[in-house]
Amino acid sequence: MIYRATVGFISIVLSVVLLAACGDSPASTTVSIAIAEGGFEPARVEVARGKSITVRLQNTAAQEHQWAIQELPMVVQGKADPMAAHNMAGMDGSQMGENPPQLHLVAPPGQSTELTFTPSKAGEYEFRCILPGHSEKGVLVVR
Ligand SMILES: [Cu+2]
Repeated sequence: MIYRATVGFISIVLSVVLLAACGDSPASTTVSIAIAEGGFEPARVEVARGKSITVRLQNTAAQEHQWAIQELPMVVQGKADPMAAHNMAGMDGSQMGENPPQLHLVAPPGQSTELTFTPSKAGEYEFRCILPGHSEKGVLVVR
């Protein structure tokens, strides 16, 4: 049985169509990215197009950091959850602004958080911490 749901809620992800099949979910490759005062480590991450990837953000700093990609062609894995590409536990919704990023992780101090998606188009996509006054950045390379 196939559920087909169009992501509403945030207009920028309107084009993402979720095709979530009942039963086993495909295996996902986890990529860990640490963030501290020195920035993202590694700052360059390479993944394969069409393969499920879980980005795990490990915040070893004493303050909150975030990881966001403004726009990335992708398929979101799992259930028909319109927020599946976002993990903003504890986040104040007012931080979203008018043009929210398509991929977004928020990691409180000393904590890890993750999200899973499948990039669908090769390219280089900048990721960065979008907290005001923060400038950490890196690049996600999809091959
Ligand atoms: Cu930051």
